[in-house]
Amino acid sequence: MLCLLIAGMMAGLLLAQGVGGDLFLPDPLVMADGSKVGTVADWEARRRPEVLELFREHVYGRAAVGRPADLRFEVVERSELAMSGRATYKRVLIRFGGPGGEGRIELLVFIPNQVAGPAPGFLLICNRDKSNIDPTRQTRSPFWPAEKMIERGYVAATFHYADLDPDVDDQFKNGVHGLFDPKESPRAGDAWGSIAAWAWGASRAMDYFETDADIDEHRIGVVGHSRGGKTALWCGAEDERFALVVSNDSGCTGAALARRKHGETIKKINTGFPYWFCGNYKNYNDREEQLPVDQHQLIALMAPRAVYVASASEDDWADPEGEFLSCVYAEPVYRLMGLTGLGTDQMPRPESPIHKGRIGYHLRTGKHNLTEYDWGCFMDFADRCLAEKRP
Ligand code: GTR
Repeated sequence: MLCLLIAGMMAGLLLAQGVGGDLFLPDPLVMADGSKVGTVADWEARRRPEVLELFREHVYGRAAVGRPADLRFEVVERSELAMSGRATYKRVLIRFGGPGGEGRIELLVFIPNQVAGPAPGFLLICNRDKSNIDPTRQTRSPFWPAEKMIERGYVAATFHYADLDPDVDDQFKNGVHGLFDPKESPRAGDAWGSIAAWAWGASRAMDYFETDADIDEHRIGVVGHSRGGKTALWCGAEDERFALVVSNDSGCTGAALARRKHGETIKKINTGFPYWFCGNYKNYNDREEQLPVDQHQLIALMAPRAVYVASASEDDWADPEGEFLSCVYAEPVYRLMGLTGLGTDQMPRPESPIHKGRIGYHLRTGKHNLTEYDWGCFMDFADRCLAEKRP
């Protein structure tokens, strides 16, 4: 064991001890060339960009475009009398064009009327049926309890992910891939997949928030469930404007450590959903140890910002323990910054949220789902983390 440990440390690996046995994980504070990251300046100038590039190159792919030059916003509906006068509703069309044509995102926004000045809030990347985000509020789904957010002084904003890219294997013909991708064949191994496309959409919503005086763009949390949770994490890694990143039951290639190979594995997800990731990710089917990153490093890319991971007790496919351990092993980066991350390595019991530092976690009793209980925890955590105004 000692020899293994020494060999592992020499290869820039960290011995992760936790639920379900020991693992060697890439050390978030060791550069690919083996040099140690000893200061915040080192992290920011060298290691963070390196890790982000590794995730682009090997996992989610590189976006073909950033903010399009012709991006524009149209508020096509507005009412100050939404939710019995408690909220102002805005329906915003975010429009853009590329070589392959025109695209648009329909952003739905409710702003709490009782908040004087710009309000903090949550942006949900909706990956369920649109009835879950009904702007008329005739249908109210626990998946997006907008009234509860308004009550607690938060903006409730959302868009449907299919506005960016359909969730089917269409060989990247439709959505923003069709608009912006270079017409090259074969497609580059590091070209963006659907998750990166959906994350790109959340960044365009942030572009809008920056223009709306009723919204405090410095205090926005991006939230997603399951494939939407993977998307929220990737969005938070790529776009540091989000002050809080929330992953609900994101599992494989979300918050869960790949090297645990518990529940859904890289091979399984690449087989079921090959278009979610870049082509290069297929190289790691059954080869988790060769992947130059693991998902705790994705969590660490949020530092010093706040990040929240939620799991469900009956969601073995998403590996709750693996999601928890990612939070534990992201901690060294927060510590380097003089901050508390999760602040514990003890997996909590259900319904016992950990809200000690900048990384929050809870385990909810029940199945794979996004519920009002989860949202309640996100808001409790945000009450602490988004309370102070960021510059
Ligand atoms: C599953 C998939 C998971 C998760 C889930 C969802 O079928 O294997 O990775 O993303 O879908 O998005 O509901």
